[in-house]
Amino acid sequence: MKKKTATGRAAGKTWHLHCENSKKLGEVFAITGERVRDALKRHPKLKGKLKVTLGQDNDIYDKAIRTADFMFGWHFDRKDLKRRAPNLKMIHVHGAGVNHVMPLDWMPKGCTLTNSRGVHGPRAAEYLIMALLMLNNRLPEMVTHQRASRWKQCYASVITGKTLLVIGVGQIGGSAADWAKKFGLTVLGTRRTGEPHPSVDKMYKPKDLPKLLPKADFVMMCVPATDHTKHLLGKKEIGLMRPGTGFINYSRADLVDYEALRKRLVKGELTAVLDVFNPEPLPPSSPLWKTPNLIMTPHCSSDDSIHYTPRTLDVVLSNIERILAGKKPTNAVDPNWQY
Ligand code: OXD
Repeated sequence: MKKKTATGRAAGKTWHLHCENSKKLGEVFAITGERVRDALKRHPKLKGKLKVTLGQDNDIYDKAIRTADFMFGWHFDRKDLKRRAPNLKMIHVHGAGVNHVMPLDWMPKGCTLTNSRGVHGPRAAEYLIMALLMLNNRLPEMVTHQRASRWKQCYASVITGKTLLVIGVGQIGGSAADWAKKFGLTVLGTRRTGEPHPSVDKMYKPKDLPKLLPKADFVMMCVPATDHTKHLLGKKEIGLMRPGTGFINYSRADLVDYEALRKRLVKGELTAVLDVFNPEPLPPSSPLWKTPNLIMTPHCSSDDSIHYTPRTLDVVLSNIERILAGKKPTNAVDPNWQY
């Protein structure tokens, strides 16, 4: 009799990973043959054990998922997956935010959903620090004056000693906090558990936001979008930021009441750097395009153009190795907290 593996299949069997690409996501997220081959070289334990199929926009999806043990993608057809993909043990979502696949009622039994948290860290922190320095140097105001051909000097003072509030100190918020400490900022943070972080001077829980918002010179949104966090910064909370506060939203637009924010930007009370919008792409009719004191980047803050997909492939392949060794995968999404 053939020896069985931890997952109950015969040893020597070839496992199947299906990677589903979406053309509209572009190069950065492309799971190409070359990227897969390079990643497999970094995971020699899988040599000869893994068959990898590459699909795009459903071209081979139906057939591939019939035998797939693992799947990796961002947009994929979730209809009737329990029946269509009976072997799936892990689906890896090519991003940190998984709000677009919630609720998880479509997940086949025994299958774990994993995400790319931790992959963005270094690039995300660079962007966030750039945004902080832009806000401190009053770039949003200067760009507003530039658009109006107006010579107006906006003097700024050093950032050292100012206060940053990081809402959602996870991997990304934590990396930004590490940098902020290097610049001599006081860092306040919130996280669901209230658990301390070495670069956060004082950690709070989300319920403490009303008392924290008026204390900050800069507010940085790093929270995942879930049913629990929609409009975490609503009109009331936006109103609590004191005049002169610089605001960054790096996570998802649904976390913030953008209309309330826009009104304060128009009045010149706040400045902001926003990377996320609803919908995306943001239509030309959105008033945000012409809002003063605002710098917008089109959701490209964190996905490293060279390293993002290779690093994510490393997470996927390491998790396949773990599952084959009878261990739980890392980066599992908690269905209750939705991240
Ligand atoms: C993500 C993102 O979810 O880049 O990873 O928005």
